[in-house]
Amino acid sequence: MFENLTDRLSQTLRHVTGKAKLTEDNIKDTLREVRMALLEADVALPVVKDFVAKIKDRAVGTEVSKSLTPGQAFVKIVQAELVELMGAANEDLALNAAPPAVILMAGLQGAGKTTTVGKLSRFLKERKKKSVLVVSADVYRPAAIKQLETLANDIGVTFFPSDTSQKPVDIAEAAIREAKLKFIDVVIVDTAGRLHVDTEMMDEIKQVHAAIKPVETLFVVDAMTGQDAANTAKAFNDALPLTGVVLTKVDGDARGGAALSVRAITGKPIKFLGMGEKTEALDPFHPDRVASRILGMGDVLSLIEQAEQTMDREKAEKLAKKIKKGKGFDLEDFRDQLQQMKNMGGLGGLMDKLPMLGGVNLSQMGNAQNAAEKQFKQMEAIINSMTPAERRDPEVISGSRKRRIALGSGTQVQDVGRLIKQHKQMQKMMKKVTAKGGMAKMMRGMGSMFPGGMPKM
Ligand SMILES: Nc1nc2c(ncn2[C@@H]2O[C@H](COP(=O)(O)OP(=O)(O)O)[C@@H](O)[C@H]2O)c(=O)[nH]1
Ligand SMILES: [Mg+2]
Repeated sequence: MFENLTDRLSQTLRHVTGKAKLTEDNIKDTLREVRMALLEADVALPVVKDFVAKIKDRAVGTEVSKSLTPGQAFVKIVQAELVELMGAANEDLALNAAPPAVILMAGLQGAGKTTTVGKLSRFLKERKKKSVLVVSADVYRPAAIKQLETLANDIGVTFFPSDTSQKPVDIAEAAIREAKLKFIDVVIVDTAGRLHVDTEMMDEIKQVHAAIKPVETLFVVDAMTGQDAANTAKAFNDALPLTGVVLTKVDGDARGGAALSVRAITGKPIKFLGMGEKTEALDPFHPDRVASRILGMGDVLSLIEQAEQTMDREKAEKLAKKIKKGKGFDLEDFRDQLQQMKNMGGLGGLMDKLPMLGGVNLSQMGNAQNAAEKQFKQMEAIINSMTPAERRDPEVISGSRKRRIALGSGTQVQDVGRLIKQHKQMQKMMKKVTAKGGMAKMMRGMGSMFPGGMPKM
């Protein structure tokens, strides 16, 4: 998702980098490229026009702060607009109503409503520890009711039977009554869709909505329909007070334009992404991460800001002094730095802000994070297993000492060797950096210790 957009935008924005000033002229060129990139990603035209106009408004006349290059300033503006467009953070389902909390699903036939009911049930059951009852008000297709029953049985949530002779409103109401009796937390009502928007379908779902007053009305839309997704979203948003969007089949869509269009047109948050046919393939949507990823460079600026704020200033100054005095940056200092990095909003917070490399799957993020966290722990354990003398002067660590340290920290000799090498690189860098001062630079340098960048993705 967003692969092309990411490529195009980061290429475009690279052109701005290094220019002495953001002139009206080079904004014009860059804006045209941004526009092309969005259109190629299949974002709806009105949304593109609006977006580009806003960037232009914001960019022209913006003072470029001293610490940024014009290119960086422009990136910041584009990113701020992206976040504005898509929302700042993930919006959770609002299920704090008196139980049962009712979720109504809306969308065209084939959008993935029934599949999403299964995925949501599983998400609510496993991650939120909720009891769930599902019901199908799709009275036109017996197969659709059966499909939901099978899903419910697989996942182990309650299925409320219905049949094609009943009215959708009656089915939904009966299901909610049953859920109340059984003290079930959440009821998910699946509905019928048509191939195209028509008034009959809209009237029916409006009636169901009025009768059951759901806390969540989720619009399910197929990401692969691109421009059409925008039109469908408009029709449903006009007919129903939607509370959120589920974008499905994102696994098959590299462009990602639908996400921007649907959000812009409905003004409603995308809450989940469907990433496959299986019931576990549902990801909570994080617009801030996606915005960073679209730009392909991550919010390195705010990482640096945060680093400067969170660093223990006293320690930092002491360290700087020590190094200036000509004393080396020893392994005790190295361990301090590792701990500081861990404190910076946890590794998760750090990783969010680092550039995500192309093709990184959102659900892989967790794994990479775990791996980096493990690596940190291991490095700390190794340093802890050294004697104070070894920490002060790693040169004395011979082969037999390495073996002892490896044993003590539950690692391999190679791990110990690698840590010593990383420390050496760090030491070299510290010497260069502290001459000019600045913890921010140091932090940036730390990232380069790790092969392929900090997040090791
Ligand atoms: N690849 C992929 N296929 C999906 C996803 N969500 C649904 N589908 C498939 O899309 C088709 C229609 O889904 P269904 O839930 O029956 O749509 P409904 O008519 O809106 O209820 C089925 O073949 C699903 O397996 C998704 O996130 N990724
Ligand atoms: Mg269905």
